[in-house]
Amino acid sequence: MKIAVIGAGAMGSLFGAYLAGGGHQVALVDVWREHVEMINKQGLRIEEKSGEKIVSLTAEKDTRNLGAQDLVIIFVKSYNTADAVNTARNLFTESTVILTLQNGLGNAEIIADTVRNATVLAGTTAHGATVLGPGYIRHAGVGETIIGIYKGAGDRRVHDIADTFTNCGIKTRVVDDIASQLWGKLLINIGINPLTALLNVTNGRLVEYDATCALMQMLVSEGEAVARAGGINIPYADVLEKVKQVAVATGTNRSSMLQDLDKGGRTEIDFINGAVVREGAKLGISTPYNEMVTQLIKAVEAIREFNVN
Ligand code: KPL
Repeated sequence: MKIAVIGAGAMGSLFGAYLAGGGHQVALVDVWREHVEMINKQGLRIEEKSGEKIVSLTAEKDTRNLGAQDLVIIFVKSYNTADAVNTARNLFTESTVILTLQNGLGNAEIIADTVRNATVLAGTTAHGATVLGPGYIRHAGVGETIIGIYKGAGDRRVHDIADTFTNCGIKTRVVDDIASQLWGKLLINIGINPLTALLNVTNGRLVEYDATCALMQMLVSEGEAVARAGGINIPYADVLEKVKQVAVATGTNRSSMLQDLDKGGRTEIDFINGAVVREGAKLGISTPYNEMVTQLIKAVEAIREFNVN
């Protein structure tokens, strides 16, 4: 299969490396010049629990040198989705499948609106990975990947892609109701990401204190109310319990939002807690705690930017 991965951060690089390792023709695309150069020079270096390995694969700064692809996986930050897909138009034919495995809500909609007639799949992954330096990542945790059809006639292809991933070492399952999974992941992210970012703590610390558990509960119960009002079938019996389990299971992780702030960069808050606020407003459900953390994260982003300039 010819596969392009747009956005070669930790997760994009990890998926690209596993698929290349399984014999597919993979190109990673990322604007980070040092990362691209290092991957082309020495391969992608991956620190696994079992030791280090180096996987050879191609990396590009843009899609100019690439032709039509069978599968394009979008892993860019949510606020870059429209731009990334727009500038990758040369990769798409009528038979190309586009899969988003990004954090947050709204990415599949943006892709489907940008590339009309495309088959768009969406999904979530519970793998954990961190960038350690240019051309160098840590595969911190193994987890399940779940994909489903967002739009288009992808019935057979979604199963082919899941089988391809599984055969390459990325255990993947297909579901009919992908919105349910996307919301499930969103509820985890709204409870963990802004709090770890604001308090500058790893995920596991959130379950250690009554005060942080209370904050998680406020954020998550608002999200749950919005999801239920929108007719979403939430995939967990006890949402707060699930969020706490994930915080423990990924205890030593610095959440993606904390990592974004560490880098002095923009976060995906608008697509995480901000998305809950927007959906809540549409459905008449008030979400004051999610609104507050959204504004707090934006304030931190603004202050960091101010200090840098
Ligand atoms: O998805 C994550 C993230 O950091 O974005 C969690 C599940 C919170 C793991 O760190």
